[in-house]
Amino acid sequence: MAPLVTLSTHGNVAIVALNNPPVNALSHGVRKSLSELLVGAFSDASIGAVVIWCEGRTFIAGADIREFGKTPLAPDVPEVVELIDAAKKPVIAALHGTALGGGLELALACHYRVALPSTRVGFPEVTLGLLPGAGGTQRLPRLVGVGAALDLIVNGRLISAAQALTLGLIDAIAEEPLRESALAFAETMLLEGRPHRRVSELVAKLDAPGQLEAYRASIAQRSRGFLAPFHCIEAIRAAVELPFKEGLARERTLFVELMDSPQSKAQRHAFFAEREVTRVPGLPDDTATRTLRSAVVVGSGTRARAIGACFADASLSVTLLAGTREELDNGVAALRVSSAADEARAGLDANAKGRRAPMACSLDTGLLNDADLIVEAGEGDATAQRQSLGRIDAVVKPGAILVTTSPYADIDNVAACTKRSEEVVGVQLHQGGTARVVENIRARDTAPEVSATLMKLAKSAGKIPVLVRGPVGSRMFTEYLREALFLLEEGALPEQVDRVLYDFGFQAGPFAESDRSGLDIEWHRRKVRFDSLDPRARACTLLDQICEQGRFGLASGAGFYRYDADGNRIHDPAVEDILVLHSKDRGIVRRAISGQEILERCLFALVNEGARVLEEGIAARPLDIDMIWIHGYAFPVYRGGPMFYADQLGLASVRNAMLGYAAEPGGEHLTPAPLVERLARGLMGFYATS
Ligand code: 3H9
Repeated sequence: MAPLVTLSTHGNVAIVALNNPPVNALSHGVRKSLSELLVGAFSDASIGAVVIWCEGRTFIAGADIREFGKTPLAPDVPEVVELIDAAKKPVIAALHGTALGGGLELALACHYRVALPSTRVGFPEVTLGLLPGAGGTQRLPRLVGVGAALDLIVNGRLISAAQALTLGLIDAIAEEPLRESALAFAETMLLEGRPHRRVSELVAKLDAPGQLEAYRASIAQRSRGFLAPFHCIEAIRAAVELPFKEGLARERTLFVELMDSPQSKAQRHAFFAEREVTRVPGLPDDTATRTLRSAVVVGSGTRARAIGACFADASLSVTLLAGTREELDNGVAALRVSSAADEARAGLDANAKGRRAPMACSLDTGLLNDADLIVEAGEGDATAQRQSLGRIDAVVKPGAILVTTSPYADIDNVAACTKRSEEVVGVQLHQGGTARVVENIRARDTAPEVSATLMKLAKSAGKIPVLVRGPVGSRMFTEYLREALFLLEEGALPEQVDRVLYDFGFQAGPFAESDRSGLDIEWHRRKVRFDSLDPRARACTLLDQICEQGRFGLASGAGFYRYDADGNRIHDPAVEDILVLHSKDRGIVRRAISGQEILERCLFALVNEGARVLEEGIAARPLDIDMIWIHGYAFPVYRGGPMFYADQLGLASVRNAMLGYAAEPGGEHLTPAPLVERLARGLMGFYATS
C-alpha cells in the first residue's frame, strides 16, 4: 500500500504530500505520519518552508468521519493543526478540489494558502450536527471577519476560490500544475523574505454591537430544533471575547457537547445513509447501464414538468407531450418561467451544478417512436394511466424504458399490461423536505440493467435515488395520517396534532402537510383501498367529509384549515364542527389528548408501517426508509429518520408503548408488527439486528 504521507525536498522547500483516497480525510494514520514528517521538516535546518499538498481529486475534505464516536487516537486533529500554527518556518497549503472542515482548519493554521480556481472551501460540520472543532471557529473570524465567518460556519456554505480570495481566506489563485505553482510560491516567498503570518495572532472584532444576538435571531426560524448552528455562534463569540488559547478551549467544549449529542449521531447516520442508499443489495455496482439521450414525458402538467426537469438535470433531451393546444400553450409558458428562474439561480449560486438541459413542449406524438425513455405523467387515475401506457407501448422502439409516475398504480399490474415488462419502472418524486429523494420502483420483472440505469440517472440529476419494490413514502404517510385522523375523532384538533409534530421537528404536521400536497391524492388512495381497510378506518370518514365539501387543501383555499390569499393557514371553525359532529355520530366521547400520546401514536404508526415495508421486502433496508422520510417528508434530519429514531428510543420501549395503545378500545391497529416484536424481544433494533 502506498504511504499515506510522503516528504520530498526541492531545494530548500519540502513538499509534504498526502495520499489517502478518496478524499484525503485526516484519518489516524494520516495524522500520525503527517505530524512526524512535519516535526522532522521543522527541525531540519536545510528546509526553509513546507508545502502541504494532496494527491488525487481533492485537498483534505475533513476529519475522518468514520472515526467519530470511537476512542480518539493521538495525535488528534487539533494537535496537528496547532503544530503547524506554531512552526517557526512558513507552511503553505496548496488547495484543490474541496478543502473542507478539518482540512480547511489545517489550511488556516498554515501561514499562506494558494488554491486552484476550481477549488471550493468551507465548513460543512454543521450539516453533521457539529462545529469546526480544530480551531476553525477561532481562526476564520480573525481572518475574514465575524460576518463572513458566521455565514460560512453556521450555514455550512461552500465558496469558490475567487470568493475565498476576495474574503482574504486564501492568498493567491494558483495555476495548474498545483504542486509546481505552490513550490514556486514558496520559493518566491522565501526569496522576498515575506513575514511569517499566524492567523491565531490576529484579532476578531464584531462588525457592530449586538451582531451575534442579531444573527442568532435571524436563524432562529430556519434552524429551529437544531443544536449545532447555535453552538457555532457561541464558539465564534469566544473568538471575539476570549484570547486565542481560551477560545480554543471553549470551542473544544462546545464541539464535544455536539459530538456526544443524539443530533450529531443522527446527522452522521444520515450522511453515510445518503451515500449507502445507492449501493443496492442484489444490484452490483458494475451492473451494466444504458446510455439514454432522449426522454418524452407524456403530460405537461405540474407532475410532468417536475419529472421532466429531473431527467433534464441528468442531461437528457426532454420533451413534454401535451394533449391539446391549450395544454401546449400552458406548458410552454410554464417552462419559460422555470427556465428564467433556473438562470437567475445559477447566476447567484457558486455551488450550482451544471445547468439544466433545456426542455421542450410539443403536440407531436411521433416523438414517442424514437425516445429512449418515455414517462407517463398524465394527471388521470390508474386506469387512464394504464391505458395511456398501453398506447405508448404499442409505438415505442424496442429497448425503450417506460416509466409510470402514477401515485396509485400497482407496478406489477402496470408492467403486465405492456409487451416489455422488464423495461417498466415506477418513479415517485417527492416535493417535501429537501425534495431530493426519488423512489425508483422496480416491478417483479424489471431488468437489473433498467433499475441501475434509473438509479444512475437520478444520481446524476443530483437526486437521492432509493430503489424499492413498491411505493414506500406514500404508503407510510397514509398510516401516519390515518393515526392523526383517529386522534381527531377522539378529541384532538388539527392544529394541536400539527403543533406536536412541528415541535418534534417536522416542517409541518400531517394536516398542514396534506393540505400542502393536496388532499385529493390521499382521498383517492383511500377510495382505492376502501374494501381492504379495517372497520375503524372505514368508519373514520373525516377525509371524505372534508373533500366532499370541495376542500382539497391549500390549492383550493381550504382543507383541514382555511387559507388566506397569501396562503397563510387559518383555524376553521367549520372543520371543528365536522369533527365534533363526526365524534358524536360515532358515539365517541371527545377527550383531552396529551402531546405525548399524539406524538407517540403518529410516530409509532409510521414506524410500524416501516417495519411492514421491510418485512415484505418493499424496502431493502431501514436506511432506504429513513432517506425517503428525511428528504421527501421533512422528517427532522437531527432525529435520523423514523427507523433510526425508533432505534434511538429503544425498540423494546417503542414496542411496549404500542402494546399499551393497542390495548385501548379501537387501538388494535397499533399492535406491533411482527418485525418490531421479534427485534424488540431480541433487544435488537432495525439497524442493530445482531
Ligand atoms: C470535521 O472535519 C471535524 C473537524 O472540524 C474537527 C475535528 C476535531 N471522512 O460524498 P462522496 C467518503 S468533520 C470519511 O460520495 P463526492 C464518503 O463516505 C468533516 N469519509 O464523494 C464516500 O465513501 P464511500 C467535515 C469521507 O465526490 C467517499 O468518501 N467534512 C469523508 O460526491 C466519497 O464521498 C465534511 O463534512 C470524511 N470526511 O463528494 C465533508 N468525506 O465511497 C464530507 C467523504 O465508502 N464530505 N467520505 O461511500 C463531503 O462533503 C463529500 O464527500 C465531498 C466529496 C464533497 C468531499
